[in-house]
Amino acid sequence: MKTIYSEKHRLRDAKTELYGGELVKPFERPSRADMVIKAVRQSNLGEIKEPASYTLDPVLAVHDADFVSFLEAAWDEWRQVGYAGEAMATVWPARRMQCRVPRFIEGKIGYYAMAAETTITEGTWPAALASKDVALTGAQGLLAGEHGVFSLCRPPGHHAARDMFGGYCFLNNAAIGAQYLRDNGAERVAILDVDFHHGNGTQDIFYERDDVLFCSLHGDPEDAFPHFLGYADETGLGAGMGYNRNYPMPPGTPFSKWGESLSNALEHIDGFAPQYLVVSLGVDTFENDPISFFKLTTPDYLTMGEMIGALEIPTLFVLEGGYDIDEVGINAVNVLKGYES
Ligand code: 5XA
Ligand code: ZN
Repeated sequence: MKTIYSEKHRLRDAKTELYGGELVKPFERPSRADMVIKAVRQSNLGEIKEPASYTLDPVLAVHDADFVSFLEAAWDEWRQVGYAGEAMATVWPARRMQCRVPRFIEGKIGYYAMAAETTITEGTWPAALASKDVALTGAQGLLAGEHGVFSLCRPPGHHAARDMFGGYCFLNNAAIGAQYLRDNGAERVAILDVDFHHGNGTQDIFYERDDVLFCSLHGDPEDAFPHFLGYADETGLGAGMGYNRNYPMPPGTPFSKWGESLSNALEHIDGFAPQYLVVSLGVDTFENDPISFFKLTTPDYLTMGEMIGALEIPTLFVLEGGYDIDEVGINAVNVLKGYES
């Protein structure tokens, strides 16, 4: 299996994350991708390729133009004001307030943020652009006939909605890839999100559509980020009714239980008969992940990959979360190895 990888991920190197009321070193850091690419190399998974460069058109196919312009300018606007720290939201259009975009950056960033932990910094926008190139190059590989491609995206993307960033995400790489596949001939595309956290951004983008099926397995939002989306009763809207499936699971869930949800989601995906599958591949379901609460083990990721591979659908794997730096590489690569076996 080919891996698409760009060194430009390093441009996203924030110094702060708001966590438990403290500013800490971000869990989403460059060494994550270093460990994943190292594991790809050590496992001889296949060729490692640089991404091609794409215009903003595939981004604008899933994100609002004003949101994209905001992301592009946010750091400069923040710096011009003279703020000393990294750009971070501290005020939101909360209940019964006006939902309009203010002129001043403090208000703007609050309007477009879905969470406060994620700062915008000097290299964030170029890194996000490179990450979407990694996803699009992977999608292009499927269109060219590859059976499986791994897009080693960083920063991740699945929390990024049509017009919101947060949860370490800016542009929704999986959604951009899926839409690109649709725009280049695929009638139906399925997205399977196995990250520990609900893919609220991906759900938001495709919620009213019947051409992109979204299935997400994640920590119950009663207990886990993003808390305000990801419940089982969110099944789609309008034409999209029945094309969104959420599998929230409780703290301590082991693979024996998690795998039942996966089997159910895979059965549903099989029934949808998509031409392509996009997997939002987060491995923060791992038992030692520092910010999550499932109990998957390293061998479980092989089984996960085997189960996904049994569908025999050309699949684009897009990296999302996973914060146990020592194990993130082996766990991600195990899914890919399992898929290929
Ligand atoms: O998949 N999403 C993540 O791993 C980010 C979670 C952010 C929690 N504040
Ligand atoms: Zn996650």
